[in-house]
Order: sequence, then C-alpha cells, then structure tokens
Amino acid sequence: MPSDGHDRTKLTILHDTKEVERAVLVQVIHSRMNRDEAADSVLELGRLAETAGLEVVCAVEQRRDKPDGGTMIGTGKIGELKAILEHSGANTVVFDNGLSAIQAHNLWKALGVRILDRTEIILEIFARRARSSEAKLQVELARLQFQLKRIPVTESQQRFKGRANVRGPGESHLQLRNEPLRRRINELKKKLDAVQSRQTARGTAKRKWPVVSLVGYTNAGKSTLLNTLSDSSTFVDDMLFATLDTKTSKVWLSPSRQIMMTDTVGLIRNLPHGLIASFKSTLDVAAHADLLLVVVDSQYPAVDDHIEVCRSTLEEIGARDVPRLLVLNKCDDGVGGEAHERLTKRYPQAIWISAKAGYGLDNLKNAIIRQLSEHCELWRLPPAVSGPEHSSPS
Ligand SMILES: Nc1nc2c(ncn2[C@@H]2O[C@H](COP(=O)(O)OP(=O)(O)OP(=O)(O)O)[C@@H](O)[C@H]2O)c(=O)[nH]1
Ligand SMILES: [Mg+2]
Repeated sequence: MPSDGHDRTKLTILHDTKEVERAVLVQVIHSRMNRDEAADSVLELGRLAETAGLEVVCAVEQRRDKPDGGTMIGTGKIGELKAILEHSGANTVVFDNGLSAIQAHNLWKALGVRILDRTEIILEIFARRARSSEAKLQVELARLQFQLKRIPVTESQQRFKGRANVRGPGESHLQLRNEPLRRRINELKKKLDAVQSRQTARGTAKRKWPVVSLVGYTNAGKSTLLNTLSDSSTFVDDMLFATLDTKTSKVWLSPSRQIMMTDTVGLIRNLPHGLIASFKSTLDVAAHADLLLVVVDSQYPAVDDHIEVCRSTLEEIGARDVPRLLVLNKCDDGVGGEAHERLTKRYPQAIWISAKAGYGLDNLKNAIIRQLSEHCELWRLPPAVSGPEHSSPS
C-alpha cells in the first residue's frame, strides 16, 4: 500500500518535472453512451484536467455495462493502467465517471497514485477561479460536501469491497470525526442563505429595467457577448469556467430602450449536483430573469449535447418556465455551410451571431425586443429615459 497519493520516487527518476502532475484519463463507457458522446466527454475531461493544471499523458477506455462496484474498472484494466503509469511516469489518474469513496480508495491502493474523478477536477478549477467572497463560499461548501461523501471509508467498509450503503461498526466514530466538517457546512449554508435572501430582496424590489440573463455552455462566448453589447470588459478567455461570478451591465436595445444583461457561470455536462446546489445564489439570477439567452458554440461538433445540457440544467435550477432564445455563437463567417443547414433545420428559431465579429447583433436585439414585448410587463411601460446619443438603432 502506498504511503501517500503520489509516488514521488518514480516520478523523479523518470522525469525531471517535480511540480507537474502528469495524468492518465480513464473512461468507462456504458451501453447507453454512443461513441461520439463518449469521445467528446473524454476530450472535454482532458481540457478540464489541463485547466486544473495537469498535463495529460493519454486516455484509456473500457466498455462495460456495469462498472465494478469496488474499482470501477476490471482487474485486467487495472493491470494495463499500472503498466501505462510506470511507462509514462504519470502520477495521477483522472476518471471521467464519478467514483464512490470505496472505488477511489481501492484504486489508490491498487495503483499507488492520486485518483481523481470529473467532479474533483471541476471543483479544483472552481477553487482556482473563485474571486468574490460569495464564489469562494460556494466553492468551499461544494468541496466540503464532496469530502464528506468521500470520507466514510473505514477498514470495515473496505472489506465489503463496493457493497454500497453497508454500515460498518466504525460509523459512530466516523460521525464524531466528521462533526467539524458538518458544522462548517452548516455555517457556510447559513452564510449563503443570507446572501441569497439579500439578493432575493433586491430582486423583488421594484425593477426599473427588464433583466436578460446570459446562460450557456462554458466557453460559448457569453462574456464576449456581454462585452460587445455593453462596452464593458468582463474577463474573457479560451478556457473552461472563465466566469464564476455574475456580472450585470446595461445594454441599449434601441436609442430609448435599455435592459440589464447578466453574465453567469458556464454549464458543463455532469456538472456536480453539489456544485449546482452551492451555486444556487449565482444561478438564481437566471431563474429570476425576464428572458434567458442560451448561448452555445455553433462550431462545436457536439453542440446538440451542449444545448441539451443547458436545457436540463435550467430545469434543475427552476428556470424551466423563463422565456428563452437560443443563440448560436461563433458564426464568424456568416451563415452557410453544412453545420448551419443542419442546425437551422433542427433549431429554426435560433439566432445566429458572432459576438467577436459583431455579426447578427441587430437581429439578436430585435429578437430580444420581440420576446420582451410578448412576455415582460416592465417592457410595455413607457421608457423612463432616453438612451446615449451614440447608441445605434436596431
Ligand atoms: N471565433 C470566435 N470566438 C469567440 C466568439 N465569441 C467568443 N469567442 C472566444 O471563445 C472563448 C470563450 O469566450 P468567453 O466569452 O470567455 O466564453 P464564456 O461563455 O463566457 O465562457 P465561461 O465564462 O468559461 O463559461 C474566448 O477565447 C473568446 O475569444 C466568436 O463569436 N467567434
Ligand atoms: Mg464567461
């Protein structure tokens, strides 16, 4: 059994990279997953791992209908993985599938390297990216909740090798050990509840302008769109989860009509439920908006999956009934081409734009106006002020 999660000796001999964590990705593909979906998911895991600061060595897959309860992958695959780790000098294995406490523990025992899953990688990125005190609280809560789920691996439970929900004799001892963790979780929940109550109070106070919320898959161009429409300078980068905090800016839709547009945290497939719950106050902005702009990258091959992830996450956060527009971004060369034809057939109401090149923005503004005139009472009131002189009519 290794003394810790890292085999530093081997790493030093094979590579002169003391700091870099080298990772092998592992994916168990079940029968409900098609090949493209699986390939895209592991590609995305690689990007997530890199964003979290890991260097990806290679990816290994195993097709099985039922994951092994004790180790997720079978013994043969564990042997194969061991050889890859030795050969490559990798010191971390990242699973695309969620691991139980027992699976993670048994894999660590068998392989002698750090074992992570998709949820942990996402939590790591969020922890690195959190800037505001609210985001930091939300990330800490999600991490502690994850930790709590991972802790109950006692010797007695391990003997059951993956028979989940088996209560061992060490449980009351564990409950005591976890008490400080639970206390901190309750403290964080209270703090976040207070933040949310303040936000709800602000939200229900008389709004002056309709609120349009940008939601969508991570890296789709939401912040770029907000910057283009509002002349602001939200952080934009070709990375996953560049934005963790909501940011609201004024956007003029016509010389006399303005809205408040809010940028939100990006979505991703299998976003941990704990993270969604912890980011409730951030995501609530979307649930209380007058209109949602669901932004996705139209050039991404798996754009349909991204749209589906947005739909299901919006449902999960209670934003199912908020009116929405699908915005297909990164249409830099204008419309045309095979992808455009296919997506137009599938999503005839979608608005095509390029937030970067400025294509389709007037069309988008007009679509927002149409939606707000139909669904938003505030919009039907006469405008309170006239817009900036330089604002262009739509
Ligand atoms: N080619 C092209 N790239 C774009 C366009 N819009 C945004 N991008 C690029 O896409 C990357 C992600 O843009 P962001 O605006 O940070 O995306 P986001 O949706 O806010 O991402 P998260 O905050 O991580 O969820 C950046 O490199 C942008 O420059 C576009 O219309 N065309
Ligand atoms: Mg962003």
